Amino acid sequence: GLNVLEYNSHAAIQDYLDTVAKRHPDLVRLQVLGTSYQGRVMRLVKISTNPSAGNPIIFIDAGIHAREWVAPAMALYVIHRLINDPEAKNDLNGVDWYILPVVNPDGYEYTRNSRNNRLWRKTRSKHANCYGVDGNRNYGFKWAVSGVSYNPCNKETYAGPEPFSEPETQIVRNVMMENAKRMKLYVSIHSYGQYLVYPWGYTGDILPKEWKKLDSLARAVSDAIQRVGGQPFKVMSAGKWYPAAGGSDDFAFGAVGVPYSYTMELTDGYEFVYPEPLLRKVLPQFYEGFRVMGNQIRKEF
Ligand code: 0X9
Ligand code: ZN
Repeated sequence: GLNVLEYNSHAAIQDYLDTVAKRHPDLVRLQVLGTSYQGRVMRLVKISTNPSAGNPIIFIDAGIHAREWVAPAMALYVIHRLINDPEAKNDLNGVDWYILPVVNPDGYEYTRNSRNNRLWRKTRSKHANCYGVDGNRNYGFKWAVSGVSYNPCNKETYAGPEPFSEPETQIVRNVMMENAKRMKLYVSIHSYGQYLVYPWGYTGDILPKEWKKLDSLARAVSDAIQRVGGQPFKVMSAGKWYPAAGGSDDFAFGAVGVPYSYTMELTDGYEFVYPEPLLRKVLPQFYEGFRVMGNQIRKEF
């Protein structure tokens, strides 16, 4: 079996998803979305007590950046809690949770192999004799206008040859577009630094006119985490932190029209290599933040 409070391989995560879908056919559906550049399957976990009700959707993705292992761990932990908590009935009713736990499985597996660079960030596609694109610079909204490299050999922020050059970002785009009407909240989980940021990310000079709603829900999330002993989030627009275009948060908000859109940077201290034994402390704390998001979406839509 698999321990949701540890770091798991992409294959082990897929096995776990099969197991929970089999055990809870009333609650969990798996949708094959496609495959990564190297052919790893990417499946969306749909958790719903009433799939035909047309409930608002919360879409959570994680692991677009290979080295940010705590992100897929968090996504899996959310799945685990939604399915196994007796009291999660409240978190489930009236909201459909769509979760894609590993957006960049090729990069993730690359960093798990001890012969490779643990701090690899990008995908593993090949462009002009170098490897990988920064998935979070590859989305087609204000693409490449700030905070990117045009050099395929840049190890951090290469935006790709064109928007959505990567199969992995195409897959996330398709999930958003196909569910655009019902999708009310999007969270992309990353690490690190304890930031919870909202659009715009491409610039720090302007805010969306709805920024106060984005800001106040983020602060409510942070408060809930603090109440259970967790670290608060620094809340601001992504572009105020640092401008970087082509992120999934801006695409969801600006191109798809998802009213609440966030990038969540988990943990502070240890940078990208967050110690596995600490997961059992922080993942349950962060989960309280997701509950607050669920409650808001249930109330508002
Ligand atoms: O730079 C990023 O992609 C994110 N930080 S990370 O350290 N995980 O790489 C922040 C993205 C915030 N959103 C936008 N700039 N659109
Ligand atoms: Zn990241």
